[in-house]
Amino acid sequence: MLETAKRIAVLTGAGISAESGIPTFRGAGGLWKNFRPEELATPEAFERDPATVWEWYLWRRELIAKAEPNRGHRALAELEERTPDFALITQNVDALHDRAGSRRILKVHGDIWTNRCQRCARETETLSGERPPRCGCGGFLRPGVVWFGEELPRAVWQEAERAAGRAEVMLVVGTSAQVYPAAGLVPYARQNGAMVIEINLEPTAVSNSVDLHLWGPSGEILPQII
Ligand code: BV8
Ligand code: ZN
Repeated sequence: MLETAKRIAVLTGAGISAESGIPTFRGAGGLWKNFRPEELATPEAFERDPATVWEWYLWRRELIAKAEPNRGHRALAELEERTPDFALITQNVDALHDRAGSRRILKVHGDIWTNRCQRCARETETLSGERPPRCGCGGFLRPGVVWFGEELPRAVWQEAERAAGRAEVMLVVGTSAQVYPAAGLVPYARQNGAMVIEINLEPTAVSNSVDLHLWGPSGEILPQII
């Protein structure tokens, strides 16, 4: 199927970056271990305590800066080279897919490396010394990620839905498939005729709506597929 497929969509989650040393969200050593996601990855948390939320993202940026893409990320970049119509839909904000050479990346939960003003929405690189830094307009800067309760970037989401709806094969890699609407892309692809292959260490919330499971670390399985 993968060899002959012209249209492939891949959905990745934190699990694909685990072998790069970045803790997943809900696993044992997960990023959320000291906090519940709703405590920090929400606009309300940022309103209530912008410094703590900003510090948490700084900590994650340092973690990610030290990490390298792993063989799983690189295998997906290789698969993209060989596939006429390919979409890499990622829930990850770590930009490791970019560093591995992927190009057709749809970041449905944004990118931790961008800073966006909470007030005027302008994106900026320059950071003042304050925590969180301020935009020229006086508003606080926040990481360019999608928080719980926030809408996904519309154009990116529409492109992700389109890719999932027309894929002949969908790979679902390293996601617990608990976060919506991203997780909904899996049954959506299947209902539209895709053969869905899940690559994970353990069953997930979508495991009963996939065609094939490949159990194991994505950093080993994806290179084997390639
Ligand atoms: C929205 C960015 C509305 C920030 C993130 C009740 C029911 C259903 C839905 C909801 C509900 N209440 C609220 C909702 C909606 C909510 C939601 O889905 N909540 C969930 C928790 C129930 N969704 C939202 O709020 C979304 N927005 O709905 O807006 C709206 C609409 C219109 C207008 C206005 C508003 C926004 C969701 C985005 C939230 N942002 N992240 C940040 O990163 O700080 S979510 C966060 O979870 C990350 O993005 C992460 O990617 C994502 C999913 O987690 P996973 O990637 O799956 O990671 P996890 O740790 O869970 O799993 C890792 C997996 O890897 C495991 O399965 C593990 O076995 C596997 N693994 C580990 N190692 C390996 C491996 N696999 C292979 N190899 C390995 N080596
Ligand atoms: Zn501003």
